[in-house]
Amino acid sequence: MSNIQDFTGYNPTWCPGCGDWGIGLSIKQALVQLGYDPSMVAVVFGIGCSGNMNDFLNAYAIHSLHGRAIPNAIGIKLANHSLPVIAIVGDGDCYGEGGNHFLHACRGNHDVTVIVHDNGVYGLTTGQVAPTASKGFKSKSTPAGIIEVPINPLSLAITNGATFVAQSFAGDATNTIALIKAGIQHKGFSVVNILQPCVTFNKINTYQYYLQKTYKLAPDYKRDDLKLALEKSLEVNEEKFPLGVVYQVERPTFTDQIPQLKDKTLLARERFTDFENLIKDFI
Ligand SMILES: Cc1ncc(C[n+]2csc(CCOP(=O)(O)OP(=O)(O)O)c2C)c(N)n1
Ligand code: SF4
Repeated sequence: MSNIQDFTGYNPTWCPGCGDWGIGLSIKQALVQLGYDPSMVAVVFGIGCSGNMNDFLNAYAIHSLHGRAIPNAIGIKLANHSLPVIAIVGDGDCYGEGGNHFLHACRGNHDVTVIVHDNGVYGLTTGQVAPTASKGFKSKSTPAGIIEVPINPLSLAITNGATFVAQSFAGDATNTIALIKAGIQHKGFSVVNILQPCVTFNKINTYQYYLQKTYKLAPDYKRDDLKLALEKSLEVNEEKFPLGVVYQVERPTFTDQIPQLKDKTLLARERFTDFENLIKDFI
């Protein structure tokens, strides 16, 4: 049986009060409660304050390139689909630089869990605007206000085929732990979008802001109702943020649909060495 210490790496360098502290603790707690020890799970980080968790979480991990955590996670899953695989990313990383990868991971229903630190800014590079920021948000890179309308993380995931889409608030550890656990336990592509105050560079989306604007989905909420889920995802336009599992359905995963992986993981199969003949087949 593991404990929080087993998953604890170096002391975090996050700013005091940053929402990343709550997310970091919630991830560790979720992994402990699921009965994992650090050798039982693979974690891939993007680049950002969020990605710096690579040093603070003790696990088999890759600190990948900016926007490239999801393809790394998918690669690990294809090699060993019996392993739980988690990608931990920022909103810039996931919906900006890595947006293309995110869309196609949703479509493929790859059985990985993506945990997004949604803070509206590029925290690590000191506060440039991120794609989730509201239109008009002023930042170092948009002193007159951002011109573009924001990405909608929940509707983006739902409409592109993600089979588990949840939202939580970094200030509510109990709910965040429960949703991370549910995302990891879900078979298929799961996204947990975590509303995360960046206390240093985002003075709009604060703890107070989210305490006022978030609400928990009712226990009898129908999470497999696509239209209802889309309605919920659009509430962000009225500055309302539902917390909980907004959408969940079952669909075969990517690896479920590869006959060669039915009985064995790729890793467990005999190693292929006849590259010369393989190349001849293609030329
Ligand atoms: C391809 C590439 N572009 C830009 C950068 C510079 N860069 C490093 S972190 C970062 C922003 C990170 O923001 P986000 O993903 O939202 O994470 P946060 O720091 O807010 O947790 C950028 C632009 C980079 N490392 N690689
Ligand atoms: S810059 Fe923002 S996101 Fe980064 S550690 Fe500080 S408060 Fe957190």
